Amino acid sequence: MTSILPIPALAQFTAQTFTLRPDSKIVMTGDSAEVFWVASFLAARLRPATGFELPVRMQSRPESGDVLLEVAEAPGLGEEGYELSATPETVTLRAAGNAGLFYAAQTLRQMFPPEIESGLEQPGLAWTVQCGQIRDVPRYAWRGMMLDVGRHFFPPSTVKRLIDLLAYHKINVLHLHLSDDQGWRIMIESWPWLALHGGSTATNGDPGGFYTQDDYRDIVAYASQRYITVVPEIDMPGHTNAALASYEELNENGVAPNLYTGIRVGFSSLAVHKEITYQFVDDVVREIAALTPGSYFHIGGDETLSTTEEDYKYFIERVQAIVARHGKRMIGWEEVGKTRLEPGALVQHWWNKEVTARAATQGAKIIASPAGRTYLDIKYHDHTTLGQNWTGAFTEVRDSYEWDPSDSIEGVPDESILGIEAALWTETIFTEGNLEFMVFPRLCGCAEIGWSPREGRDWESYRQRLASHGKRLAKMGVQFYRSEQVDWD
Ligand code: TNX
Repeated sequence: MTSILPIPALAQFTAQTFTLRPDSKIVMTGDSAEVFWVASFLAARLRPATGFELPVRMQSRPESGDVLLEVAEAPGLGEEGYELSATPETVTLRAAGNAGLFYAAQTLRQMFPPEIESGLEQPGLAWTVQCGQIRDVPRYAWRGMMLDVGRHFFPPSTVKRLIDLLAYHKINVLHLHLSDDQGWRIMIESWPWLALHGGSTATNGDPGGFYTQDDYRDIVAYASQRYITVVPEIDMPGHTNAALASYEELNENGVAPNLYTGIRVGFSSLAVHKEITYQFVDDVVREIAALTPGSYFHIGGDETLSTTEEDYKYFIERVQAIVARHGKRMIGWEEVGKTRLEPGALVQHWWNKEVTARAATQGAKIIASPAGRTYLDIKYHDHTTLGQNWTGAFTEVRDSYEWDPSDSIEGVPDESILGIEAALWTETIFTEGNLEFMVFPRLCGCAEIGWSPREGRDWESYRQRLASHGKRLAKMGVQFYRSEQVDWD
């Protein structure tokens, strides 16, 4: 049985099958470089397990056994939608935009037997897909995940592996939380001590690290080839101990504190009334904006418990202008809803519905990240050794799936919701294995909430599809949490 996750908007299958063969080709009708890239990506994903050559060819029509990719006018599909049609002879992936074609390729991967994800040749298997028609478009434009590299640093290799897994689930935003009290994780050439000193350690005194500007560029490029926009976050004015420890002039009292390796929040603040602070913000935003082709810059703005409300407003409004001056749209955590927002601002909801509603009333679009549903560091249950449970509850797989952004934030109308983002905070998460265990399978549910029509999804069908999806994750070596709520086969 075909089981695609996120579930497509429309899909009809027949009893027939298409079979990939040793002489199959990936065919494109034109010579577009972007289509070639998607075709090559698909071939590269199908080659290891099948052992087939799967050459990419330009020819006017496919032959029996081929997979055809084409970009064509298709009303209603937008940039990200696609159609997939499988007959016993050929499979056709059609989209109006390259992103749509890429998502069609991701869907096709999921239509083969799970062994397709094996890195080693699997002889003797028939590489069949069930015939049928799919027409699929995303529900929300913003389907994201945040990774906190501030509390613990993760090397580019881990971030790239995560990017591949995000793309597999049709997620299109990677939000990197690049600075926090415990670490500053990106080189700023005009303030190098931020990374060199502020990035030297992590929570629990664990080893730190930072991305060079080349590392960051490389991550951004890798993501962008997979139709994922990187959103950089520098959290301000709180969550800044690593910066304050690196440059004494950023402190109200002019004294640099020690580096911090605990897990308290809300104790640090940039000096809101010193001009040097705005020179610092300008330099940081300028350098990161220049490295980031995406339209957004996230300024954090959360949990500023040691900043007065008046100072907070003053700071955010000045920083908002700096972000605009460097050509980016500002995103802030919901607390920025207390300030005067310029048109175009995006606000990320995590806890307080009332301030989120104030942002929506000002015209801001809302990204839904309610902590009790989308925070991937919240424990699954009382035996989960990793993670936290400050939300007052556990977040099992079912809890993370069975809710909907459109009626989860009172006072925020459906039209204001831009999408959904899951967040992995990493105070307790250090290794790649830790990360995968907390992220999967809850991220799969967030991906489906972000992509699939609300009417098309329910827990019973989801848990069955997830059981079969788990086989694919296992073939990819993902160390996911095997919840008792799912009958993993
Ligand atoms: C709240 S959510 C935070 C983070 C913590 C997280 C732990 C938000 C904007 N701030 O600083 O890491 O809880 O779950």
